[in-house]
Amino acid sequence: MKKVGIVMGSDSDLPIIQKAADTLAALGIPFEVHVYSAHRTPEQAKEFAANARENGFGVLIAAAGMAAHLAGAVAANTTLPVIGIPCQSACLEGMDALLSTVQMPSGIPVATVAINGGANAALLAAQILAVEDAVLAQKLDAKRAADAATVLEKDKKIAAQFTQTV
Ligand code: RP5
Repeated sequence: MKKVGIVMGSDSDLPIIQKAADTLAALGIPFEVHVYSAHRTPEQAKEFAANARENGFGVLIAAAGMAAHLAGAVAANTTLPVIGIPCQSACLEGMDALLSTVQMPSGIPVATVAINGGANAALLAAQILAVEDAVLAQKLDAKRAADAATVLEKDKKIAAQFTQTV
């Protein structure tokens, strides 16, 4: 199976990346995690993206906060699909990173998930890999079914607690 490459702009983004890593691990998808910054280590970020396809990656995830250029910079150097995670920082609650990540000019796409959306980034990466992987697609179907069962269980409890007949 192709690997998922995860890049974060700083190790301070790790709590968000942890959710992505946990999700990929649960699905049995191989992945690597790196700290490369579009601003502080631009050459390393570029090299990772430019060599990703020949290094066995199928999808890349890039997480960054503040003036978040990492996902765009990664996408500029590969035609692999790139998923951007805008990370929340202290000042603007992640709106800065959201707009920086999602508003890519035409020609270089970044599929942007929600602010701090580590789990969804991993699930989207899995769904991309599952286009050509029936076993992975079945795992994703099973996860959806299990998640739905959890919600229905919560519904039962809440309905029992709050329903009133007059
Ligand atoms: C971004 O700046 C990083 O992705 C991080 O979200 C933010 C702050 O980085 P640190 O100052 O915590 O290293 O490049």
